[in-house]
Amino acid sequence: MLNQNHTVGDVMDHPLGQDILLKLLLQIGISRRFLGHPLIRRIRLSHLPRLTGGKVDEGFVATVLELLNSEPDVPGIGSGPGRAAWWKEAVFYQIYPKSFMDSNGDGVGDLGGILAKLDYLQNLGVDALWLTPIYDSPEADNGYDIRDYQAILSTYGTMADFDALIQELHRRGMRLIMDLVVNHTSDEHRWFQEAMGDPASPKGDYYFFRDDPNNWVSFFGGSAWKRIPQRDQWVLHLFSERQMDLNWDNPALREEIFRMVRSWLDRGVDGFRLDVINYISKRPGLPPGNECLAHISGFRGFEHYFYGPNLHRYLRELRRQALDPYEAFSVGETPGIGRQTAKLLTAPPRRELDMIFNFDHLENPGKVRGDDYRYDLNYYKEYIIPWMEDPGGVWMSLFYENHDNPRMISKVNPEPQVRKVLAKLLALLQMTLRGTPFVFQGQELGRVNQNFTSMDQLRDVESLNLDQTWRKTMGEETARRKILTGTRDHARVPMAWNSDRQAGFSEAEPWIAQDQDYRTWNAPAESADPDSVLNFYRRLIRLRRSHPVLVYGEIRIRFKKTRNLFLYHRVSPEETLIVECNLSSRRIRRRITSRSRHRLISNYPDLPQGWLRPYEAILWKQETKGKQ
Ligand code: ISL
Repeated sequence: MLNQNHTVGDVMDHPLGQDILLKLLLQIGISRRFLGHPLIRRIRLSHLPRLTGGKVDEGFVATVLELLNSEPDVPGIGSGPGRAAWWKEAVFYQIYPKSFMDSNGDGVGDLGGILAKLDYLQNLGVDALWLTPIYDSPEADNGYDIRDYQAILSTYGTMADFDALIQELHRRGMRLIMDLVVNHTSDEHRWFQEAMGDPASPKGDYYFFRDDPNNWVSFFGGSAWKRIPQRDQWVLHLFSERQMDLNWDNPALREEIFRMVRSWLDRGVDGFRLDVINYISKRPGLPPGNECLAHISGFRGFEHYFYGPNLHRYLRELRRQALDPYEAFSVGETPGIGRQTAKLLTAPPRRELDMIFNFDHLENPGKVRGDDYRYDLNYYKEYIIPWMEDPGGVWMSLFYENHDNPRMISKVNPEPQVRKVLAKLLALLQMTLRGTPFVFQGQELGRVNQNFTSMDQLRDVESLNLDQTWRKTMGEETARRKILTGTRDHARVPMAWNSDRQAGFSEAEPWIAQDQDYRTWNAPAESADPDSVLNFYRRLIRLRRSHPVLVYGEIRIRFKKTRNLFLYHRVSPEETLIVECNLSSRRIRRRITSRSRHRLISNYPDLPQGWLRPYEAILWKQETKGKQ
């Protein structure tokens, strides 16, 4: 048990402690090397409040100690790729159904639209689709507010359409994973309706009703509590006030969830992406959030649910009772989970999750979504190296984009002249690092952010709510700028299916409008151009499939400290491939030659000489002596 007399070094030696401290440093933009300094490591926890001038108070120390003492396990060792699995070999493709393809002319994408585009996806070469929620929902948060887990939202189609989609995917040897949103339901879910109407009903305890709210805040702005007059109580919602947090401590609720999960697996679903799954266990008593932690992290109360006391237990139950009997795959969305806790959540012997999504690479240290800055890819390299070199049983998910984030190209370098090479550099890294790539729709076309100029162009509940909250604290103009920079709607505009009006997405006015970029950057135009981003993805995905070393091979990173150069070998007894990249927009000196190497793919037409050009990326095959 750790206590006040232990030191910063002791906290760093604890898996959860290390993750928390590194996360806090990342948030304030201080290098992780700071915590390795012997003088810092020796500081006693009880001295922190005085030494930091109150920035870290006693409550902060007590909260961290409580968290640490709730996790007795340490990650196991072992760094190999583990057993073979389809989901390690697969390239996943994330579909945001609302914006993918509209087959019935109502301006909203649907299942029929996905079905109609399976040839495109198969041709791209992806193996598995992840659909964001398509369940029945009032769509307060575009489907992440589920009203009925057993039904399909009518604008997306019917259960028959869904069955047809699964069948057609399986016929093509492809797989489907669904989004499982079980941290919360819609306020229109019948459980919530029943709980609201009758506290004594079996559902009365399915949510967190309290006489008095605590100080936790919602991710979408404001308090995390909503007044429910029927019960003369408050109810907890970590997201919008129409997304009510479920009380996983209730065994009957867990049973219902597991039954529901099994019913989708019975339909043929191959697995799930589990929405904010690390939030499902809240600390009993819902204690108040610490102000110092809130100040650093921006979210008050987070420490009481991002790694709750029963998290491991509930994940194991879910796996044992619902996933394992079907050998279903799971990838958890886990904001705030670091490298050591990732091991505790995904190392195979622990039988919890197969993979997680960690988000620490999506912004540079000290930056948040909404900050207008240029993302330095050297940070991505720095971030990924320890995950690659010390996986400890973690199989990495490789992604830069999803429906919650602006486009990566725009973050790194929005200059149009580098767009294509940069898109290809990102693709090459994603397909050759060790882990499973998740491509977000449109990424394969090299899509970039929208030129949003006013709030009325946005549809996302997060953007609209934050506007209300932030304009009070930072003023209308600053709030507007931050939101237009970071809005999730950059990723949510319709797919670019052609250059016609509505981008070939729909016959009708789409539910969200987009700028004119799709007129040139669209699927048929790129399909016809051998040098396009789309054709680059197609070739890369095929290379990944024909070179298993890219999946199961060892990874050896070289020149780790050399800025702007990212160079690594993928090695198996059969072959060695080499990835050589320039992470910057300036030319850099090469450290290897092209001799005895055969270029498999690159983002410039000709071979490099002594220099790597801006964002140049090459995949080499090392020629074996006998074959020269
Ligand atoms: O986008 C975020 C703010 O940075 C994240 O906090 C995000 O809300 C978080 O990663 C959880 O996301 C998931 O659950 C939300 C939903 O709005 C997102 O679309 C979903 O990906 C609530 O269900």
